[in-house]
Amino acid sequence: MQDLFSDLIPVLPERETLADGALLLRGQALGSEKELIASLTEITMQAPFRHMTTPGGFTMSVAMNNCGPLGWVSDRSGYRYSPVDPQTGNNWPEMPDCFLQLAQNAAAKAGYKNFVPDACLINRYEPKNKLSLHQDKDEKSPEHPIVSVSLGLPATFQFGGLKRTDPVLKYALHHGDVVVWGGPSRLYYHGITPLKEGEHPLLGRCRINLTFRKAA
Ligand code: MD6
Ligand code: FE
Repeated sequence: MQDLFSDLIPVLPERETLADGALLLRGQALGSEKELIASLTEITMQAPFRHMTTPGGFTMSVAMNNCGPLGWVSDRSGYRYSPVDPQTGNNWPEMPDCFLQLAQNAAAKAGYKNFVPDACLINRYEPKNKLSLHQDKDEKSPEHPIVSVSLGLPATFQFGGLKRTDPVLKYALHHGDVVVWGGPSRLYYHGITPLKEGEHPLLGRCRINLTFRKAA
């Protein structure tokens, strides 16, 4: 059977180069999915997901949270990294070991040897939520890559170039996929198209994205 149909079954490559410096590792997080989700639950008990305000005064549809020494925050005064959660007045929850291990292993596979993230931004999407094209440029160490982990419902990732108007390619990101992103494409525009309706067996009606950064 396998032989008869093998040419008809789409096989996703295990590694896919998205651009110079950007690599998609399919299923890289599957080995630790249970631990990752248990840690997420603990983090959420210490720091709740919230909808941040953009400097322009809009409320973001994607709910956000952070763990690690620094967290990404947005409000009317701008975007920045802060050691303190403005909502609780406490430091952000610690970065769990399983998060750090996954981020470092993925970075090493992509050739980024000494990646020590000090920030993990946690995004939660519900169906219809999107993230408009943007650059990740609030980090002080852009020589370090970003490691992005997708969990839950699938999403369409848009990936462009250094200019907002550059043409974009689209990639489906599934539960367990990891994108490592740095070097020449570190500042490329990217975004997430509106999430499709669905139900994930472990996470329900949402997609969680972890992005690990060296912010300081
Ligand atoms: C997301 N990700 O996948 C949003 N940024 O939900 C990002 O904005 C992102 O995936 C930098 C590098 C990789 C990413
Ligand atoms: Fe981003």
